[in-house]
Amino acid sequence: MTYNRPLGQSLDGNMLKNTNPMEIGHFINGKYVKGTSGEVFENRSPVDGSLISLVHEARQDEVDQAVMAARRALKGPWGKMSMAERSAILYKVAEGIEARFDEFLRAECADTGKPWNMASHIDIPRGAANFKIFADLIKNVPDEVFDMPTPDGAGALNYAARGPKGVIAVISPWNLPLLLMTWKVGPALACGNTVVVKPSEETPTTTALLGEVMNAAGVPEGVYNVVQGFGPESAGAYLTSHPEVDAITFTGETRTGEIIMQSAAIGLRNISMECGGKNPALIFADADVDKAVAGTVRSAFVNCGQVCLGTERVYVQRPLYEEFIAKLADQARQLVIGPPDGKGVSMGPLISLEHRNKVLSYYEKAVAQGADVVLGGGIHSAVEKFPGGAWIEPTIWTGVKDTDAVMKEEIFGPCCSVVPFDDEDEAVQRGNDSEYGLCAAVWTENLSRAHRVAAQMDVGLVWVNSWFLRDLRTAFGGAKQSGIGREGGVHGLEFYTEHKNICIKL
Ligand code: NAD
Ligand code: 6OD
Repeated sequence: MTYNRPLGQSLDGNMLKNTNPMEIGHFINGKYVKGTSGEVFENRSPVDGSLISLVHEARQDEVDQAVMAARRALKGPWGKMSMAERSAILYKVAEGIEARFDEFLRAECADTGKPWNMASHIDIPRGAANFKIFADLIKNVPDEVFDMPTPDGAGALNYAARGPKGVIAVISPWNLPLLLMTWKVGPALACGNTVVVKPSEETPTTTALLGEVMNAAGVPEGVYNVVQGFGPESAGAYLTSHPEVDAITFTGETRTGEIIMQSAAIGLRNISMECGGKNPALIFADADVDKAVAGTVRSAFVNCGQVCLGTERVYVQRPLYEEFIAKLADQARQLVIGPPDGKGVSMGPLISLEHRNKVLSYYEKAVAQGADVVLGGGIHSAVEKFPGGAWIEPTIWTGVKDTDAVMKEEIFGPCCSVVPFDDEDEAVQRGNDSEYGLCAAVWTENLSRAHRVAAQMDVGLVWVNSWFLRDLRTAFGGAKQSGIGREGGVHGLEFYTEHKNICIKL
């Protein structure tokens, strides 16, 4: 297998063709279709810029068709199924992903350039797990019942009845494409909704491939639909402003979230927003330094730093500061940078040349604002073997000020600034000094400190002596400009269901 080959299996009779380059269409009402405009855009490899696929761009027509197919499906067999039947079908979807693991793996690695090792341990298994967890959960959630007194003494019983919210628009990003898209599609379908997904223009393939898996699992037509395209004046904007969409769930940049909220305001549609981060790690002098270093190498550099939960600000208590920096730089130097199928590769390229230029502009700003470069700072030499690829060096800075751009703005690249602090209050205050509030990592062997500090962080998620350790039953989401609402476990039910109170006078 090589990272840049199209899907290895013939997919006759549809728009996910095994041609080179692949041709990827929309998935509407159970079928792959071309766009009526005939317009296609190029999906290029982050590794070497080679053409992976030609993708049909959705216009208003295809978005209308997808949304109306999703609306009809609400009243069709899907709407009439019992929870147990729906749950059994979602299990088959998960098994379908597992059965075609290699195809999903190749497609995801080709679109993103990420190492096979990462995608095969995280992205693809989570794609399947996201269906299983919600298929199980939906059958086991207790809901509220209130027995109330009435003046005549007979009483009344209140209970919650939950139904689907309707047609859900899912707008997803490119960094963990299958994982983050199914993280929303799983609960949406488990709750009986239908969906129209708009994957990132950078990563169309696994979302498209999932259409075949849905059909094979017996998901009725119109329940899962995909429109391909861009955001503004394209599929994303048409979908989020469509009046027949009942709710919008979005993962992506905060600024995009603001635009989508304006569309959602028309018709008072519900929203769920998982947005950007500028996450701190607080490393106390009583931490296990080797574990803290290994954890920070992971949180700063995995997926080439393109994880919303990634650590870009590292605060280290002064007695540990010099040792920590030396060890962090030493481990970061050992990252093996190369294409997805390269031997021992632990870091790939950034998603695109455009994104690489953005990250490089921060590398330049850091130096211009007086940072000391401990490691990296430029384009990685892999570019010599793979010209046209979005290669970049893992980078560590010291000597930055809290007001510098690299300490304030989300970079979304493989880089972090390491700064010293003196005491706990200072660490908490500086860790919270951000317009974002997605997550924090706290490294300490002192249990009381762990609880004390975790309680004071203005974020949606705190990891103590770990990072990105996920139990899918827990609430996931951010504070401040990192998002609105929580998904995961029972927490997404408020978003994905309409809660009806039924009061029976006895
Ligand atoms: P992005 O906001 O550029 O794009 C996300 C999606 O929104 C894409 O599908 C894009 O086409 C679409 N879009 C863009 N403009 C739109 C518009 N006007 N209307 C409708 N849709 C539109 O984000 P990205 O670059 O794909 O992803 C990186 C960002 O996502 C980072 O900021 C990262 O922190 C964030 N992110 C957050 C989480 C989380 O869980 N909080 C997870 C992953 C990524
Ligand atoms: O693990 C998850 O459920 C999740 N939403 C992860 C987000 C990662 C951001 O890049």
